[in-house]
Formats: sequence, structure tokens, C-alpha cells
Amino acid sequence: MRYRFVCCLLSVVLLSVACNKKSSDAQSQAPQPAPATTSSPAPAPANAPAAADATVATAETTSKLAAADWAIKQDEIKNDPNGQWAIEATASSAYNDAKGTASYSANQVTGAPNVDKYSDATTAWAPKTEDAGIEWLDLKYPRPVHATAVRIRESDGSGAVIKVELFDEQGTAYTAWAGNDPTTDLNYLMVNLPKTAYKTARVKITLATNVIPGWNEIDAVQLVGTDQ
Ligand SMILES: [Ca+2]
Repeated sequence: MRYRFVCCLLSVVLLSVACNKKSSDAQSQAPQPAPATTSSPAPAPANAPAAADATVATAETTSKLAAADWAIKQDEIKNDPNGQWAIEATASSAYNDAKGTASYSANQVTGAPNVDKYSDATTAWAPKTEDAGIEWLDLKYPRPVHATAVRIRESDGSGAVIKVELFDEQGTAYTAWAGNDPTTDLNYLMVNLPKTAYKTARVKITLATNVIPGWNEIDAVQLVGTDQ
């Protein structure tokens, strides 16, 4: 009887040691719990309003950064040392048959940008009618350059430009760009090109005003290039 008791006791002790070992092995092999990070667990319901606030704050930040990017781009273009603004302009037509420096005349495209909001503005050129179709602007610049870019600042009904041409000093036209104008809101259509072999001081912009319903207005056009 006593012998059986001792055997039983031994069995229990051995089993217990074996179990402890197994448990210890399992612990050492189990993947370590990931260290707590700020991004891991889903927020508890009590945190929901804070999470919503964070989303709003993120959206506000994104919007502010986009606005800042826009402002920086406008400033860089305005102050580009290789950029020139038009000094003379003629157009296929103008709103109210505007002549000279009247509101909406072709002359409103000369000089640096002076439209602050995406909207109908008297300081931009507008054609005679809203959606007639093909209209153009012909612009002259102070200094002939080997062109690397044309930047068209669209200020209302953006997206209607279909072609940009450059003229060399003998008057030969070269198509710098033709296509689907992606511009939206108050912004530039940026036409970048390999530096032209010829020098140019004249840019012609063609619009199809029927592709963007409503008035299509252009504030200013910059020719970018170098002397050499
Ligand atoms: Ca203007």
C-alpha cells in the first residue's frame, strides 16, 4: 500500500515537472507580443469622438497644405527669372467687342496675373460669346528666347485650350502643344517643352470654347526661355 502511494506521488511529481517544461518551452517559442504602439489597437467606442476630430483635423491639414502648395506655385511662377509676361495681345474676339485696355479685352492678358479668384473677372480676357467654338489669343513678348515652357493662367471656365503655337523670328509657326487641357479652377496650363532651337517672342493660344460650357477667361500667359 505504502509502495503504491509513493509511486503515485512520484508520478504526480514527474508529470508536474514535465508539464512545467512544456509550458516553459511553449513560452519561449511563442511569438513575443508586439510592443504597444500608438497605431495598434482600434479605439474603444469611448474614443470615437476623438477619432472623428482627428479625421477632421487631418482633412483640414491636407486642405491647408494643398492651399499652401498652390500659393507657392503661383509665387514661383510669378518670380521665375526666365519668365516673361506678354506686352501685346490681339484676339479673335472680345466680350462686348472690348478694345484697348477695356474690361475683358485682349490687353487684359498682358502683364503679370491679376485675377485672385476663379470667377468672371474684368481683368481677364473673355471672348465675345460663351460657347461659339474656336477662339484665339496672339501674344508678343519683350525678348526673343529659346523657349522651354508656356504657362497659361486660366481664371474662368478652365480647360478649353486646345493648342499652343510658337513663332520663330521669321514668322514660322511651330506647335508646342495640342491636346486635352486638364486645367481646373484658377490655375496654369503648364506646357513644358525641350528647349527650342529657334528663338521666339510670339505665342498663339487656341481655345475651343464649346468644350467647357460658360465663359472661358484667361488672366495671363508667361513665356519661359533663355537667351542661349
Ligand atoms: Ca489679367
